[in-house]
Amino acid sequence: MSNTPDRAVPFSGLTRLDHVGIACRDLDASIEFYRSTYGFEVEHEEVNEEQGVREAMLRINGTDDGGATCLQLLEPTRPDSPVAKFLDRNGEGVHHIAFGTSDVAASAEGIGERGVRVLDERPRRGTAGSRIVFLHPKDCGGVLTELVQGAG
Ligand code: CMX
Ligand code: CO
Repeated sequence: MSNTPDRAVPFSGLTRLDHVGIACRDLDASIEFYRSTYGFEVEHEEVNEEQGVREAMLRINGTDDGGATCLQLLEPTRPDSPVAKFLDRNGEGVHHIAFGTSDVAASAEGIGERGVRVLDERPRRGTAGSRIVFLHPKDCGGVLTELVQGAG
């Protein structure tokens, strides 16, 4: 969108870090930690049943492309959800990173052509009406990676 010539958009269309997802067992306690330790405030809270999470987005800063960088705190809503499985295996901690794009389907296609498994055939609904896809952590150096296109 507002990329200047010396800051060209990379071939994947990814332009920024949108959020870091953190798995926690108690969302309210986790929110309180980030509020009282760093002063980060909750910008948005919701339950996303498709993803099996109760979540909060804490905004760290804004960016010049209209996006923001956030922490996404994730508490599982059911025992068979990805975040519940992660907590069972690893305990609380960093669960995924998410890169921002203005066209999530095009970014996923371009990245998929490079041999990375795209876990969602079509973008799913993410936080606050955003559109998201996940890339397999085994193809991304052990990092579960999300691509996100904001609503609007
Ligand atoms: N980060 C890094 N590696 C991970 C991982 C994660 N978050 N989750 C699983 N893995 C690894 C496991 O360690 C395991 O590795 P080994 O085979 O070496 O033991 C392997 O992936 C398979 O793990 P699993 O527990 O058997 O889990 P599944 O294969 O059933 O599922 C995954 C893994 C990534 C496909 C699944 O978690 C997924 O589809 N995630 C995307 C959806 C999601 O995470 N939603 C919640 C967030 C929603 C949001 O951000 O809005
Ligand atoms: Co996320």
